[in-house]
Amino acid sequence: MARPTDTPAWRALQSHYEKIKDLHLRRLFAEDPSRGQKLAAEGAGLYLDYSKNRITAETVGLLLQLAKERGVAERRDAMFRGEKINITEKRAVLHVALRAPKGVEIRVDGKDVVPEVHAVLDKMAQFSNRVRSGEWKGHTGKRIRNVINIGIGGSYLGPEMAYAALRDVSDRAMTFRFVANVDGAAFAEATHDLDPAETLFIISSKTFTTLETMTNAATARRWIVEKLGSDAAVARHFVAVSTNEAEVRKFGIDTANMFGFWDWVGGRYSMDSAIGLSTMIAIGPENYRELLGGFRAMDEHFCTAPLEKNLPVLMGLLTVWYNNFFGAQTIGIMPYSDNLRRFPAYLQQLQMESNGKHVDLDGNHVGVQTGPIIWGEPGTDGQHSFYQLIHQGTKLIPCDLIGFCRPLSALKEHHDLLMSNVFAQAEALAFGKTPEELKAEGSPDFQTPFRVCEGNRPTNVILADKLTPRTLGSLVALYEHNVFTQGAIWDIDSFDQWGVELGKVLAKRIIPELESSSEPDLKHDSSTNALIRRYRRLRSGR
Ligand code: G6Q
Repeated sequence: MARPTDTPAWRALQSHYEKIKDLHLRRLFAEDPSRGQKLAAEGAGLYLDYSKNRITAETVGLLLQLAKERGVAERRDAMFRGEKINITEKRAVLHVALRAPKGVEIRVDGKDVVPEVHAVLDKMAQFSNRVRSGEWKGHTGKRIRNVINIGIGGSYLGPEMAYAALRDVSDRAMTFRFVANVDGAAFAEATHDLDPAETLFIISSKTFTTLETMTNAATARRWIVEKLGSDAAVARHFVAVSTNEAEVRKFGIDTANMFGFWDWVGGRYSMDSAIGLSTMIAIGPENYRELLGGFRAMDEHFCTAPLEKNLPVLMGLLTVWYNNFFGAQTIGIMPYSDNLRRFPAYLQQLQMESNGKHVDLDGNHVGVQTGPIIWGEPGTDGQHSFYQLIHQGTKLIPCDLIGFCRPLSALKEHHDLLMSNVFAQAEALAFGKTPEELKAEGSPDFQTPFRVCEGNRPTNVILADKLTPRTLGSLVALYEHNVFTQGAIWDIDSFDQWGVELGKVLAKRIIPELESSSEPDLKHDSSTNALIRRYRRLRSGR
């Protein structure tokens, strides 16, 4: 495919950018009193107000033209058909099949995968009900009250985020924890106050070979066997979520207690596969089905809404607009919901692992900036820390502000305060504070330059009714397809992760050098050698 910069739409956007780059949102709103209603779209229970972006109707038209020239819709359809669009790994990309309804056919290599998806979902539901009802007992006959998911990356961030997001509909009599880091402190902290007789481990690993997960799993196994006094306890306290049956068996988990998924589910797209087992145990199969329903509603919206009303397409195009034309380096994700505290971290992996690529599908340098840096914190917390830089710093940081009309807690009086901040921040970022306004407010002249807020800081506001399982599904799918749209514009493989693979092998060379009792013959660069020697010398206190 041609480079994005070689398309007519890109060139047109470039000269359009030169014309409107200094246009202020104050002027855009003044010139069109209905802008706030016009530049908004709705789908799958989410309302997107994108009017506070530095765009005109012409910008939107050109961005949509770019989407057409880059074949976003065609690539989307190829994904939903099960074509192997992850070309570097020769794999289909079918997280959308994980929420396809029974009866829909999606074929990979001629085989309909939807019945298998539902067979796994049914098996998960049966198991979840057994754990939740107390029918599934631990080795000593006690019921399970604690669930610990051991997994990392895509086998961790989704389950942890979803549990936090949906904790109000979770079984409050149970404890859920998530261990990812190979730092022993993570395992020790997660287990220090738990009774092993009441604890179930879910070992979540697509490959079942990841160093961190396998190390934590082995430690968990020792913890259970030592505390409960028998190898036989493993069968009642461990289940696995994986695609690797042989390794699961080798670990000692009965494959009857293994929940499978497939190579066409990427790690960061797997929270609604069996990787969601901890989520299902926490919230129950009914709520889990609602979660899947939310994902599916956004899938349908992505497939059927015209591009100009298509939420993920619009958000993906706006990302390209700021990333490639304004040179913005980052996007802030600010959920105004304490339960979505881990959502920015989840999106960080989803977006940065997917679109942090420097070559296109032909293996040529992509020639433009690709995936932006994603970061964020829940509102209002962030307002009392880094928002200062967004308001008055020298960098352009487009932000997504996510809010809900109805609260989760009974403390309803808090909610208007919370939501007033969503609206106020978006307003202040867009319109700022002028010297004239400051003067009228009686601000002393000497302070004026310091108090002026230029405004023209873009935001998307995403508004939903309430943070339910269904809403969460729609929200996650919104970002999945937003990331997809960006990847299609840049013509990159959003579904491989060779950088992560490299990281997985790098430490393996150094482990024996740290572990050996005799002084190792180090052949690294002088910096690495010195660091290793220093560590070996000083660690004796361990
Ligand atoms: C996700 C990545 C990566 C992966 C972890 C865990 O897309 O591939 O984050 O999820 O490295 O891998 P396993 O599930 O195989 O342990």
